[in-house]
Amino acid sequence: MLRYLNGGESHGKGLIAVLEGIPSGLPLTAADINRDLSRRQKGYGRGGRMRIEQDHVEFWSGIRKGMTLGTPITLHVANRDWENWKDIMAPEPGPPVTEKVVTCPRPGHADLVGAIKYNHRDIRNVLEKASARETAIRVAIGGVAKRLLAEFGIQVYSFTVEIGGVKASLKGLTTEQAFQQAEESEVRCPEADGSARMVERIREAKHKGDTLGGVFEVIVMNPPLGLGSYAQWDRRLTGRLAMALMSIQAMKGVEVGMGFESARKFGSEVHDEIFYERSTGFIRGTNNAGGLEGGITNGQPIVLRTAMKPIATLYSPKKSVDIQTKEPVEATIERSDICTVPAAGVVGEAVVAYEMAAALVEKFGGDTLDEMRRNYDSYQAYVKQF
Ligand code: EPS
Repeated sequence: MLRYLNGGESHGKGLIAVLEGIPSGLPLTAADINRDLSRRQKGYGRGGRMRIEQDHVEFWSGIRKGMTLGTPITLHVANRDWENWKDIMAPEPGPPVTEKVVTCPRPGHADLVGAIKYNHRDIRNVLEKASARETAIRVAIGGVAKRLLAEFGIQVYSFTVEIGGVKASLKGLTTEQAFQQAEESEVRCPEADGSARMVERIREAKHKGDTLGGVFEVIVMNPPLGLGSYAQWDRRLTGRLAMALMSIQAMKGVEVGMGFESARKFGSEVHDEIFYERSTGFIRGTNNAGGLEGGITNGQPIVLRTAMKPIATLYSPKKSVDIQTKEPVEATIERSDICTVPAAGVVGEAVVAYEMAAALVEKFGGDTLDEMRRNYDSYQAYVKQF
């Protein structure tokens, strides 16, 4: 079983996670993870904080000489900004630093509900962990998961398909091409024209003191048939992947394969016909199911699209109420980003990679990577002759 917990405040000392269940004998270096941490920090529309941080992971346990030990892996990502927040965020008892106390909740943020739920009179106590800074450590966890998946030929890709209503055209591109081209784009959009229009839209939002959301796609290539199960509701991989994506800050919807469009069509236009060839076994002509049937992978690429709402912190703030005085106010203006859809795609890859690795460990798990590989190979031989 794979599991992890994370902790860390956005302006605290750093972010930390303990990941358990990765088999022994998996080659793993900080470089594998730092690449994704750096990809997450990029993207047109990010704010000033990203000029302060330069995220990299430190392993505190579970790895020796570039190889996993089969023991819990502790990952740490430091917050450089901590230097500027030491007094404000100090764990030791003391008076609050009054100018940094937040009392005006931002509509759309965890601010108000979090303050009432946990009885905080300083909203900073809420926003620090609710912050999307947490996604840095989730990307680090996803990096470990991706290393495990790679041993089984499974790759996880993402790209931006929409920002603020501007849609990219992906016609004629393979997944690999779309991903490669997205990596060249400052909004992680595979198409040059769409990319330029998205940048323009973000510039427009910035000018107005506004923010923008969008849609990103995550694709898992080469998953084995049979991960997840229909046998119990919480083992359905479709639900687990949707939960993972919806657990990212600011996400408002997930589509699988043809998604919402399939609700507007006849069944005959939706379902992927089954064929058989001696050399390849069972094959499909289309992939409208997005690689999942009955909550189980069917061997086709997994296709997931996630909608992100615009960021809640606006430079032209909306109406709110001060939680101390109960007087109408404008919501707090915090330093913030304008659009983080490009970064969200990288986070999407990470959370999907984690769920896929968890499902892989459940099905083929062993204490060592070799044991997992033996289980995987014998199962694949079985599927081939079915
Ligand atoms: C965030 C607010 C901003 C973002 C932050 C998420 O931070 P700050 O308030 O320090 O300017 O930069 O994102 C990150 C730090 C990150 O690493 O992605 C928020 O309130 O969610």
